[in-house]
Amino acid sequence: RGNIRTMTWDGYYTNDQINTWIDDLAAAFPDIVTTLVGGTSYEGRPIRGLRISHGEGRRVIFLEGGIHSREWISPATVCFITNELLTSDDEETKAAARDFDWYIFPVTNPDGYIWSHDEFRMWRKNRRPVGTNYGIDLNRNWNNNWLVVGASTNPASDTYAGIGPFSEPETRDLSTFIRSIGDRIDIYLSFHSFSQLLMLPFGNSTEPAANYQEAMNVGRRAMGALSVRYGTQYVTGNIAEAIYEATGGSVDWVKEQLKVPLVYCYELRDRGSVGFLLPTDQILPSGLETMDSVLEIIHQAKRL
Ligand code: ING
Ligand code: ZN
Repeated sequence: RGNIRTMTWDGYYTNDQINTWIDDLAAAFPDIVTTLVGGTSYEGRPIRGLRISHGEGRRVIFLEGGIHSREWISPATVCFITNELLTSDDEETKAAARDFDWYIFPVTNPDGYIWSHDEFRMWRKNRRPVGTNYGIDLNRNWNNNWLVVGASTNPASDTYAGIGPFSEPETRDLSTFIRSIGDRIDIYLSFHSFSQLLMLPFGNSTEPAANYQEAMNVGRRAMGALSVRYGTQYVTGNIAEAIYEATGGSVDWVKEQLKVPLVYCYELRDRGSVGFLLPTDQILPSGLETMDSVLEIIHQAKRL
């Protein structure tokens, strides 16, 4: 089984380690794992991912991690879920792996993730130079209500939206990739930290979206499931009501442009006492409880 046992959830992994692990998975599970490239970063790195598929043509669950580089629990959780899908003995988990085509990208902002590991822990954006500044917020750069609210025109800002929608290779390439499988996607999950929220589109207004009530009900049930294991409390709501008004995020584009039925954005642990610097001993519990909630979303989606 190659090196897959080296991911032991007691530390945060680097971009290189995650990419090596993806290759190990493809070698260990050649019949069901295919490696993917979702695009190329500004600095020229591949945005690597994998597909778990027990047979072409199933409905798709898409997992997007690490669009903000300092939110290290996001890639870790996406990797944990991936590992569960491939190695768990739990029947519900095995069924989830079998019943869907999973498209998984743990690190969608590799340049930023490397910068956060090597140079500046609190880095959020990509690494495009802009005058004397650096970086576009990749969760303000998607082509849906771009720059309408909660985004900045100042390149020094952490929420700088770029010179136009999809100005960045990361968002442009990834959106093209997502669109290519768009009509097969049932569930799209984006992982951020922190605040312990489960958010649904949209970010421009607290006005309820098309299937708001349905998505809220599924989301609340999922957060109920998440709380069972350790009592961790999450709040469910649309982006604008749960956290703040902000546009140009991936989930709004996926919901509005591709009409994906269930689209959620997690704000993982914690509620702010350590924030982005979540201790490594929380990777495993956070992964386990988040997996519980993903299984509940699937369970609820099957009943819709
Ligand atoms: N939070 C998200 C952010 O990009 C968000 C919240 C999600 C806004 C989706 C808009 C759309 O600001 C974090 N922690 O990054
Ligand atoms: Zn984020």
